[in-house]
Amino acid sequence: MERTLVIIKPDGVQRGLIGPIITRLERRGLKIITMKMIQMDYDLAKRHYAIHEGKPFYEKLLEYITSAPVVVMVVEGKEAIEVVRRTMGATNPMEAAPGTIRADYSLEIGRNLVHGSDGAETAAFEIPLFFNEDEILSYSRDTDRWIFE
Ligand code: DAT
Ligand code: MG
Repeated sequence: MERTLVIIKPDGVQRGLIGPIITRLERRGLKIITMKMIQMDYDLAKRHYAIHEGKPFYEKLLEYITSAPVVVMVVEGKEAIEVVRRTMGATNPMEAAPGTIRADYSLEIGRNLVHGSDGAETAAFEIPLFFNEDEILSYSRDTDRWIFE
């Protein structure tokens, strides 16, 4: 089982899309193992998006992600990192495949609703920025045997 960090960004919360976004993840069979609503401060945003420092969109990205509350969660499942990325769709919603969250609910790269870790190393770096290990739950679901072969 793999873990990945998912953030419903400020536009997702403001637009009342917390439910629809979580529904997309849940109905695929992914398991939420911790979740909370926070407003990211500048320091946390800088750490989370450190790899983008220096890029032309960096300052605007920090402004946007800290501008209002977000919902942050850890999602678990077989190949959860790739599955979440594919469920979200391409970074630019214009290029995201129909049926993905970004394609179905958004239009612009700077308002693309969701974040998902882009690899195992990224997930291992990002999850502890938001959660202590003791906040992450371990539980089984009776439906797991109907989701995983
Ligand atoms: P992703 O969120 O799909 O992992 P990323 O890590 O490359 O994409 O970039 C982080 C966020 O930064 C992305 O969700 C939106 C913003 N962003 C990326 N490229 C951008 C660009 N060319 N112009 C404006 N915003 C951009
Ligand atoms: Mg990324």
